[in-house]
Formats: sequence, C-alpha cells, structure tokens
Amino acid sequence: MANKGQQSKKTEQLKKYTDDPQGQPLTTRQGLKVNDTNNSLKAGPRGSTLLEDFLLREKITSFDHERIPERIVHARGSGAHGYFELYEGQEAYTKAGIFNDTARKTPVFARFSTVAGSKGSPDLARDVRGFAVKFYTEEGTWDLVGNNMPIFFIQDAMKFPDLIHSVKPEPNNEIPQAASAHDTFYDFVSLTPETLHNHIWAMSDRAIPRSLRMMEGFGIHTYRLINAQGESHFVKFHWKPILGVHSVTWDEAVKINGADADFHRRDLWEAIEAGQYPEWELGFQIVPEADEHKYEFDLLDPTKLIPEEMVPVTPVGKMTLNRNPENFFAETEQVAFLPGNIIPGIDFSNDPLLQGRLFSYRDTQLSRLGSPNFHQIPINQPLVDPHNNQRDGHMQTRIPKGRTAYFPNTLGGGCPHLSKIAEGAFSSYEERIDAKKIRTRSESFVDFFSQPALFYRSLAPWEKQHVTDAYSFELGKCKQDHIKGRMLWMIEQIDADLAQKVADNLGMDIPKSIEKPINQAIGADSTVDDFQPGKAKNYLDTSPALSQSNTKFDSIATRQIAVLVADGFSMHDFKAMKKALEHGKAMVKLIGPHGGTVKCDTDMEHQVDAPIHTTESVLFDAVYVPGGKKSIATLMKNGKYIKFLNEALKHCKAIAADNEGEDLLEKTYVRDFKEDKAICINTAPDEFVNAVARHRNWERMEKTGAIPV
Ligand code: HDE
Repeated sequence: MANKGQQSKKTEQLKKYTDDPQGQPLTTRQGLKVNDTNNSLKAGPRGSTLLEDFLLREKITSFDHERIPERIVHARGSGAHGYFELYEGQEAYTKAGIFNDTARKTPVFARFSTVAGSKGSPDLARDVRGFAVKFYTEEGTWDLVGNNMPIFFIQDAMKFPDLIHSVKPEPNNEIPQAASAHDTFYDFVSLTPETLHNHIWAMSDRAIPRSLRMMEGFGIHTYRLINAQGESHFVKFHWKPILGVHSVTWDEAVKINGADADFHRRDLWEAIEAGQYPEWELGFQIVPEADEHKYEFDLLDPTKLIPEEMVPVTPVGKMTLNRNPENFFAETEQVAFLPGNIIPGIDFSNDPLLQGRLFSYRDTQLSRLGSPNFHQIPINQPLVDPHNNQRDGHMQTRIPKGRTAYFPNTLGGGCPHLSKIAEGAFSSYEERIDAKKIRTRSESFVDFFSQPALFYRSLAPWEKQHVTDAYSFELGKCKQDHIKGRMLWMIEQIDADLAQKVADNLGMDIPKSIEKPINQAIGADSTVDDFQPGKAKNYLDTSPALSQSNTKFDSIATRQIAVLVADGFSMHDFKAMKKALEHGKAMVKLIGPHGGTVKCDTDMEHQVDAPIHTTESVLFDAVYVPGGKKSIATLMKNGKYIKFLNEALKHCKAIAADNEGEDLLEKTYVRDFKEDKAICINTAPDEFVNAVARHRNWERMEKTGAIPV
C-alpha cells in the first residue's frame, strides 16, 4: 500500500513513548510530587540518614542500575533516524514491498560504529566501521547489518570469537584500547590467511573515514532476492554516499582522537541539526542463479567481493537521515539489530559467516538487553503490531488478552491465525540441498591472496603509500619478531614491493619461507594445505571502483572551513570568500585569538566560533586567512596559528590567503608550496572552493615529509 507518511508513522509511534519534562513537576517513579531532591532524610540536620528515605533509595537504586553491558563488538556507535525511498520498482528480482512501491517512504534507523573499542573509545581508531540499518517496513522489520568494507576477516562464524579475542585489548592487562596494533592480533592474522583481504582494507584509508557521512556501506554477504514467481537471484547490497568516500590521514586521526574524541559522532549530529541531511544510494549487485559458479571466487565466501567492473552496482533507492535521536540510551544504545530480521522477497544464502550471525545477534541481545522482550523497546518495535503465543519473560510491557497461548486452538477462535504466502506470509526459499554432513571449509574458499592483491593494485600511489605506512605502524608496534616475519611473508604474497617497503621500515628481512599456517587455520586433518600458498589469480588487472581517487569530488557541503582572524581583518576579503563557501553549503568558522567577538576593518563585530586555544587544525577541512594588517600582525605573534597552517599543509588540505594574509603564510612552510594547486593565494574564491571539493591534494604528500609537525 502506498504510504508517503510512513516515516512519520514510526516517529508517531516513538512519540507515544517520549517523556517531555517541559512544564511538568518533578515526581517519583510512582508519580508522587517531590518537594526536595537535594537532601536526604536525616535524624537531625547532622544526624545519620534514615532507612525510611524512600526518595533517596529510589533515586540511588535507579542510578546504581543505569548501565547495561556494552556490545561485545561495535560498542562505540552513533545513530540517526531517516527514511528510504525507492527509485524504480524491482519486481523482476524481489517481491519485497519496500522494493516494489515507489510511493513508500520507509522509516529507518541507522547506527554506525567502530568494532574493537569500548563505548567511550575515540572515533578515529583505525578500524572497520559498522553500518547497520533498520528498515521499519509495512511487512515487518528488515535489518541490513553491514560494514563500511565489502568483505570480512573470516569465512566461518566459528572463527569469530578467535578474531575478536585477538583484536580486543589483551586479556592480562587490558591494553591497547581501540587499536589493532598489537601482538595478539597479528599472531592471529599471520596464522589465518583468510583475514588478509579485510586486513589490507583496514590498512587503507577506508579505516579512518573523514566522516560517517562519507563512507560506503556493504551488506557483505551474498543474499537472495525472491520475486513473486518464487525465482531467486543472488544479490550484494551496497550503500554509496552522495558526498563521496573520503578519509583523513593517520597523523590527523591520531590528533583528532585527542582534540575531539567524538569527532564522527559530533559531525553526524551537527550535519543533521544544520539540515544538511546525510544521504546514501542503495545499490544491488545482481547475479542470476545460473551464474552461481561462473566466477573464480565463491559467492558464498564473505572474504571476496564481486568487482563492480564484473557486475555493476545498480542504484535502486536513497536513504536520507534527517532526525537525531531524542535520547542516546533509549534509541542508539538499545537498538537491537538482527541479520535474521528479513521480509518476504529477501532471503539468506549459505554463506557460513552469515549463517552463524543468524544465531549470534538474538543471543547477544538477550544478555545485553536482558530479556526476550527486547522487541518491545520502542526503537525496536515493528510498525506492524506483533501477535503470537510467545509469552511472559522479564519486562513484559504488553497485556496479551485471552485464554489461549498455543496454536492450534478453538478457545481463542483459532487466533492469532496463520497467513497464506499469497497474503504476505514469509516462506523460506526452497533451495535444493543434497550433501554429506561435514565439518570442513569448501575448497572454493581457499584463495587468500588474489583479492588483496587486486585491491592493492587498484589503489592510487598516495593510497598505496598510506597502506605501506599503516602496515609499518601496526607491525612496528608489535614486539615479537616471529609474528612480524610471518606477516611480512604474507604481505609478500600480496605484493612484493609493498612487503619490501614495510620490511625496510621494520628493519627486518622478509623470511624466505614460513611454516604453512593453513592446517592450523582450517582444521588439523584439512587437505587444503596442498593448495597453498596458492598463487594470486589475476582475473582483473585493476578495479577502479576500489580506489578513493575515483570517488565524487563535486561538493563542499558541510566542509569545515577555518578562517583565521583577529581584530582588523579585511571585511572585503572575508565577505567574498564567505559568500562563495556558503553558496556551496560549507561551514565557515571564525577562529579568533579569544572567545566573544572580533572586529573587522569596517568596525563590525563578528562572533568567534572557536578561540584558537580551544581548537586544532585537524578538526577542519581547509583554512582561509583574509588580509588586514592589524589582524595579521596579531596572528603572527602566536605560534599556534603557524602550527595550524603547517598541519593543514602537511595533511594536504586546501589553504587560501588574501593580501596581508600571505605574510602569515610566509612564516609557515606554505611558502615553499606556492605552486601547489590547493594553495590559493590572492586567487578568485572559486579556486579555493574547487580545491576544497577535491578534499585533499594528495600529490603534495610526496613533499610534505620534511614538515616538522
Ligand atoms: Fe557482527 N555482531 N558479527 N558483524 N555486527 C554484533 O551484535 C557477529 C559481522 C555488525 O549497531 C553483535 O548487537 C558474529 C559481519 C554490526 O548495534 C554480535 C559474526 C558484519 C554490528 C555480533 C559477526 C557485522 C555488529 C554485538 C561472525 C558485517 C553492530 C552487539 C559470524 C556484515 C550493530 C550486537 C549495531 C554487532 C556477532 C560478523 C556487522 C555479538 C558472530 C560479517 C554493524 O551479535
């Protein structure tokens, strides 16, 4: 049924559960009006506190139980509400209403997360990002629980606890927090070659996004789409951000973590508050059933992607996030995603990682949220009212009517009754299975090097440099030479030049051979060892879609621009630049020597957005220095401005200056980069705008090594 008002249907549902204290008296949980919430009940003003004090006990007891266990993985996250709209009916592939009805506006709640860190860990950890979307559809809730990388570290759910135990802080001393650069992780990775593909993505810029709004999302597993005729197509789900895929440098990431540990969370929140709603297109990569065995990799292997050059991604609709949560705990923390939440028209494949996830998520919600009734928490409630014979349990908040809690029944009039498939009931795809029960890994999964090599080959030179730096940093933090050696040998299977550069940075030689780890990784009696190391297959020279150098560079919307000013800055310069930047919807921020206001050379007062002593260059995308003799003389006296500009230069950002602003640049290393295409001195504002839209001038990187910041 067409319904453009669906998003408001979820918002309306949530409103019923939203408490608004405006104009309300403070009461106890029982509704009793409270006269004093500052003092406990005592025997005399200095006397001991009385056990009778139910007001104190209620307040303290509630406080004592505020915390619930954080997620075992993806503990650190940020969420937002929004909606999904379909471009064109996809009836040929799926009967799912959300993909048939272009008139629908399906409400969604999305949560983005890091994986390894605790709930309070900094946002810019080098890590995979979770990309989980709950679609509140008319046929029930569909959760697409993905990541910002198209593949995963392991092929079988059985290995997930091992992977996570290796990357989490080491169990003896709980070090390091939100970091993979330690021995236990590399011990595991170097013994488990199936991890190498996701691992090289984690070494790339994808692991340090500029913004949650500027990263792709992937369902990873191959799923099935089922149409009304009962036909199945394999599908991979892709989210593509309208703003393009952009990242920061590792040096910035490290500094952002100190300057603003909530950088991504704040960025998402502020963009939505500013009405600059984050958007992603959802795309399908469709493989007909008949083509299941056509590729040199197995569609069921979650460590492999289907290159977009082999099977294009067709955009089918768009997600817009347009509302921040009212309450972090009630919504972002309590939201429970389950890959097992699907709707008619979508089904699972036999990917053994996906199959394990179907068990794990419900199980983990039971301990995290404490009850099988977690679907009754408002953020988790489906739009459709559920009716079944499941009963009771902790925190039952519904009042199921009637005598019968079993099926079939006559005493309850046979209700709740069953529905036919034609009436929209779910039925699993009838896949033919004829196999021996066997605990093993499919031989078709045993190719660990082809796709990491394809990924590396597809990167631009600056991206390759970042990968080299990341391996060198991570392995440089490891203490055990035998682990580093094994890693070098593994990396050599991906790319010999990359391995040599990392080995040079580690001051080590690449071992000629290592004991083959495959048996350990797959099973003591495994025969797949015979296939190893398995030379990388080259079925595609490069996949341009994998490189961020081929992303979108057409917008400066939401880019944070620092304008360095003090009293006397040139209004003429500033006005022209501000107009151009705000026309492109960038966020122009005045950085002054102090809080309050600064005066321009026409004596107007301007509100300072951040005093220089509270902010850092790494929090901005670009810097502009307008002229004004007096202003520049003030800025020159404070070394923090020099550092600010040198860091922006080092991080390959666009820098502009007009008139006397150039004198400040002369005090910085920018003076040696005047020919650089993202250094705009006395140019038209549009040149700066174009440089900001390019995100960074990565070509500068080759020459910035000597800049001492
Ligand atoms: Fe998860 N994962 N996972 N995972 N995962 C969880 O569920 C698990 C995997 C992903 O914002 C947990 O609710 C197993 C792949 C996201 O709330 C837990 C396996 C992908 C989130 C769990 C995987 C993901 C989680 C912890 C291997 C990308 C955060 C808390 C079989 C496709 C969702 C929770 C949110 C969360 C288990 C592998 C994505 C323990 C066993 C592959 C985005 O159930």
